[in-house]
Amino acid sequence: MDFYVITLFPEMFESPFRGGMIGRAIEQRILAIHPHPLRPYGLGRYKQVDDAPYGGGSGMVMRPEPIAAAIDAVCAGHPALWKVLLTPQGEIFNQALAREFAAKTEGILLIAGRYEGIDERVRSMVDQEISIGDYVLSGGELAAMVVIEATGRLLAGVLGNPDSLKEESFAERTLEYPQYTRPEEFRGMRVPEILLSGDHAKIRAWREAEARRRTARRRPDLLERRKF
Ligand code: JBB
Repeated sequence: MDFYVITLFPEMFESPFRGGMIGRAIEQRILAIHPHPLRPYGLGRYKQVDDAPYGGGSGMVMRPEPIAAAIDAVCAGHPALWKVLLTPQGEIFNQALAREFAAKTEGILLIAGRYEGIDERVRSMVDQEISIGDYVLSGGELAAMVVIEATGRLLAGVLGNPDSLKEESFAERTLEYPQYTRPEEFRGMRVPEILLSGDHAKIRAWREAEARRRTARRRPDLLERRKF
């Protein structure tokens, strides 16, 4: 699957994906990331991509023409790309959206903005607007990387053990149960006896109960969301 990214900082997309699961998927050609620099589409001698807001106010706004030209250039060769704008005004990204994105076999074009905002008319040129959460970023690049990571690891052949995907789809609705590995006792804290018992039915029941209890305590919103 191909991820195209329109960005003023294409070099940001190099090292984060070099190692690990996504790096391996790139080597195996399961996934490819194609950063597409915005700067060459800037206007005039200085390749300007931003300007002052109409109506006044502080901060610069991204002009629509360079973004439109970059989208047209990328889409000229790949007309079926799903176009996603990273913006704090978008739908909040979650695992269900990651699964939808992983099914977009034609590929995804991510558009990462900078400055204090983008011209409103850019929104009409994309298929979807996505936010990764309610905090302020300086640009859409890190948000685009989060989308690539969460989506990329769902592609067939990326994960070492597909069983862990099944467990995760349960874990989307509850937090994980508590995990322990060796040693049996660490700084006076013992591993719960039941996990050493070898009684797998009892262990499964204990884990489910712990997961539910923790979710109710820490993330009651996850349990409520199941009703919808
Ligand atoms: C950016 C995080 C866009 O679409 C908007 C908007 C507001 C502030 C900044 C930006 C462009 S940079 S994208 C995601 C930051 O309303």
